[in-house]
Parts: sequence; structure tokens; C-alpha cells
Amino acid sequence: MEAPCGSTHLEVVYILFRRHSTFTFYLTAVVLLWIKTFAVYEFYFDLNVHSLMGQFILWMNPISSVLLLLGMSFFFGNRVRPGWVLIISFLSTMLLFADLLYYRFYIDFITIPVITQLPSVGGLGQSTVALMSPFDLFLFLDLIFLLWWLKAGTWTETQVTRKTKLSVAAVAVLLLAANVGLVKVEHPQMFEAFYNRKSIVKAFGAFNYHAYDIVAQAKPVAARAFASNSELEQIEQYVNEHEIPPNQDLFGAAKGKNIILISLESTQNFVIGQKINGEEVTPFLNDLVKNSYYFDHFYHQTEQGKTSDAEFLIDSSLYPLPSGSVFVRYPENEYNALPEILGDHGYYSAVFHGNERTFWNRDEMYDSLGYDHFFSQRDYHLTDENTINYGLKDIPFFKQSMPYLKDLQQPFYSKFLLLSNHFPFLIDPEDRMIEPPHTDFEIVNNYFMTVRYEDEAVKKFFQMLKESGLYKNSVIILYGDHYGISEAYEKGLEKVFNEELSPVEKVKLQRVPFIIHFPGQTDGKTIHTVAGQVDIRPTILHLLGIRTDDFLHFGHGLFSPQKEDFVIFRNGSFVTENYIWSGNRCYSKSDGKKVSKAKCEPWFERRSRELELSDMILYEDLLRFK
Ligand code: GP9
Ligand code: MN
Repeated sequence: MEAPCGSTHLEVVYILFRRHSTFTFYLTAVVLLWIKTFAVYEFYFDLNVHSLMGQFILWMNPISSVLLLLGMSFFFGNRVRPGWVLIISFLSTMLLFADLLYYRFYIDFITIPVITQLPSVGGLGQSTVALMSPFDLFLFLDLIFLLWWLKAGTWTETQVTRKTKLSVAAVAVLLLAANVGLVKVEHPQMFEAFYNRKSIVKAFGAFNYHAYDIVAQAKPVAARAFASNSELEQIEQYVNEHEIPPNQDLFGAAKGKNIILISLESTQNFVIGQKINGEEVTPFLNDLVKNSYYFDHFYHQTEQGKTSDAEFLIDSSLYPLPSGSVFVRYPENEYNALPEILGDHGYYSAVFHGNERTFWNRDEMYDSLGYDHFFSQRDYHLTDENTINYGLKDIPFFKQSMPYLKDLQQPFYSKFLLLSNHFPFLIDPEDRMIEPPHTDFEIVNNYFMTVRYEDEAVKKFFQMLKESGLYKNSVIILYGDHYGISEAYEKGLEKVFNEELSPVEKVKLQRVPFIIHFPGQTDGKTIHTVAGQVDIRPTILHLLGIRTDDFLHFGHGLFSPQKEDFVIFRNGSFVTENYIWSGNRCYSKSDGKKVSKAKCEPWFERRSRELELSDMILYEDLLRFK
């Protein structure tokens, strides 16, 4: 077709596309969404594809799902079909956009529970806005074109035949089969452990991953209905086989004492001892670790439930879920949790937190965990000056908590959840106590200031505990809940440390402080055992002189001489005494070099079994049979 004399380029395009069937519209949308998905992989997700075949898989994997997704428009009549193609394209783009925002911070992909738990985490707040970039608008360019074409085109009346529709479905299924075949050759290890969402996206594409996620979420519903006592017995047997005796010297060392647990928000272990421009980031904690039991190879094991996952790990000594937060997904399950166990030993339990009580569904879940009281935002006096980001700043939080704490029935098990050191690490000028580093990442620069503020708050809390007399009757336990600087900002940390981070060092960045302080303790001890948050509960119970043989849990008392160097992460990675399994690779810890997979293999079975059994307890609500 010739362009009319004097017409512009735009008009030529207009004429070319003017009279076409809705099938052409569909195919064009398919190609655009395919290219866009691939572009998102390339420019936004860092999927670590090293081989040519891996690259080819990445390139081909969106097509089958895109054909099928947009193919849903075939269920609609010819007249409205282009409209539906556009709607599906838009929704698919929104899903990619949501993945992209989530990935930008978490280096992970959205799951159904992440979406359904949005109301429990205050919806889309300041943290989400901080993750957007003007370049994201590129994602919507093809939609503008399609909209323009939809309006400008004169759509032919020809129906898309049944044969054409079936052919499209057949091509899509064949392409998917080819995709699976290629993955079996290129990434065979991923079929052994289907934990890692990044690997699933890398192999099968973002849309297929989401389809898989929907199926995976539906499975537990059926499992719960058919659950019985026999599954529980199987788990009990496993747990009993792995139980280790407590350290006899420290067993009961804290008998009858109050437990004060402090959750150091987003605090990673690298801040301990770290200096910025010659100034200590955590001067108080640096002193405290010298007069406490300090575990310097202690890892967080949280997944998508963040703070709530850490709380769950501690109170239940089970693993968090592979997707979503246990607090939000299974608040009605039976848990024989720490507050309940301690309640049987005469302890009163309370949580203190300066955020709304519904955040992470805490109000419901704390009842199931057996807490006696939850002091939340409504119990504090909040003003414009004493709040930031999610709620009450740490210093006023501790200060306003003191009268409540003093009135608690003793002995108590209390938990203080800090809040100021939270992404995007906002801090008012009057709270800045350290000059930040000057990296290209504002998030990293601010992090050091908010950690410094948190340290000051903890120092003040210790002073108040001493003044109130509570200090001498209490054991104070501090833990970092999860990382604050996600993989996406680690480049900024490299600038601070003045070195490039190897894969092994990146895993080691997941260490968080774990400190146990006895009143008046001056003989500090740094313990290098490789451990994680799942071990906190048996450690506390042993210190209180409570045997753990009868409880169903996966942790081990950290003072026990038999405690093995081993920590399992929810994505299937793990750390042992000498090796690290991460990103489907085995590394030697001593020199950070990649070693043969056989070195890590002896731990594969136990890793998979523990995660599977822990999931079973949650999915099937097995503790109701205990
Ligand atoms: C909010 C606090 C922070 O109440 O627990 O939540 P996080 O995002 O760290 O899970
Ligand atoms: Mn947190």
C-alpha cells in the first residue's frame, strides 16, 4: 500500500495498520509483551545468566505464557477482542511492574501471599514510592501504542477460526515443553530443590512462575483436610533424632529471671565494630558485646514475612514459609509457642511495638502464640515530632514503654520491636548522631545514621532498666531481625568497606547480631558457632532451666557443646563450618572459592527434609494433634 502524497511517517504507519484483523492485533501485542518481558529481565532483574544456552532459555521463556495469556481474549467476540487484548496486556504489565518494584529491594519475586498480605503491612507506603523510577514509564509505552491503534483501526469482521485458536494453544504448549526440556539440560539442579524463586523465573519466565505460585498456594488447603496424627509422629521422630543435650554449666543460669528481648530492626552484624569517618556506628553495642555472650556467626533466616518471620522463628523454632508471612497466612493454627511454654512456668508475656497493632496481623497472631498483652501504637503518645516512617521513634518508644514494663507481673517474657532503622532509613536532622558515608546510594548513607540512632536508643533503655531496678532481675537478649541493606544496595557497602564483595561475603552479610547479656556480666565471650534465629528458643529455654526434649522444634541450644555449625535458609541455601551453598553453587568459606558440589552434598538431604517437615506442620496445622 502506498502512502498518500505528502503524508507523514506516522500517517504511513497508520495506513499500514488501519485495516487488519483482530488476530494481527493479538499477535502484535504478543510480540510487544514478549520483548518487554525480556527487556525487564535484561535491564531490571539481575538473573545471573552465564551461558549462551541460559541466555537462550531466558529469551524464549516468556513466549509460551504470553501466547496463552493474551490468548484468553479468544474467549471474547471479535468486536471486543482487541479491547481484551489491551486489558490483559495492561494487567500483565502491572504484574511485571509489581515484580520489578519488589525485586528492586528484595531481589526476589512477588508471591500471592505478598499481595494478599498487603493490607497487613499498611498497603503501599513510603517504602514503595521510594522504589519507583521515572524509567519505569517505558514499561507502558507499548500500551499507549496499542491503545492508539485500537482507537484508530477499522477492525475486519472475520472471525478467528477454531483451528487458529487450537494452533495457537498447541504452539504455546510445544514451546513450554521445549522450555522444560532445555531447563532439564541447562539447570538440572533446580528440579531437586524448587525453593528459589529467582531460579524459577530464570528457567521458566516471570508469568509461568506466577502460574506455578498460584498452584503452590492452593496445595496446602487440601493437605490440611487430610492431615492426621501419623504425620506428626514422623516429624517427632526426626526431631528426636536430632535433639542435643543442653550445656550443663549454663542450664538454668537464668532461672526465674525476666527475659527482655529486643528486635533490632534491619540490623546486620557488619555494623558492630564498624567505623565511618573514624566514628563508631554502634558505640554502645560495641561495648555491650564485650560484656555479653556474643554470637558473631549468627544468621537471620527470614523470608517474605520479614520482622514477623523473625518473631515466628524465635517463638516457634520452626522455619518461616517459603512465601508470605506465617502471621498473615496461618494465624489460626495451633502453636505451642514460647509465650505459652513460659506461661506454664509462671511467666507473664508482653510485646511492645510503636506501630499499629494490625501490622503483620500481629493482633491475631499474638493470641495464637499465647502472649498475655500487646502494647501497640494505641498505648503510646504519638506526635509529629516523635514519629517517623512506620511509627514511634525508638528513643521515645523505650521511654514511654518503661512505665508499662515496670508494672508487669514478674517474671516476664517481654519483646521490644524497634522501628526507626527501617527502609528507606528516614531520619530527622535532630536525630543524626554520625556523619554518614558518601556513597552513591542514599539508602546506604542513611542506614548508618539510623543504626547509630538505634544504638543510642538501646543505650538509653539499658540506663532506664538500671534506674528502675529491673536490670538486675533480667537477661537482655538482642537480635537483628533481617537485613536492612538488600542485595540491590550492596554496591554502596562495597564503597564503605572499600572492597568488592565475593558471593561468600554476600552470604556472610546475612549475619545479624545476637547478644545475650546477664545482669552485671563483665566476662564477655564471643562464640563463633554457625547458627540462626531458629536456635533462639531452645537457647532461652535452656538458660531458664527448661528441658526441650518434649517440644517440636528445629533449633538447638546454642551453648550446647554438641551444637553443630549449620544454618539453613528458606531459599535452600545453607552455611556449614567450612562450606556455603548459595545460588546452586558450593563455596569454600576459607578462601571464598567455588568448589565441587560434592562438598556441599552431605547437607542437601537434611536441608530439604527440615524445610519440608516445617512446612508440613504449618500447612496441615499439625500441632493441633499434639
Ligand atoms: C512494622 C515492623 C517493620 O511493624 O515490624 O516491618 P518489616 O517491614 O521490617 O517486616
Ligand atoms: Mn523488620
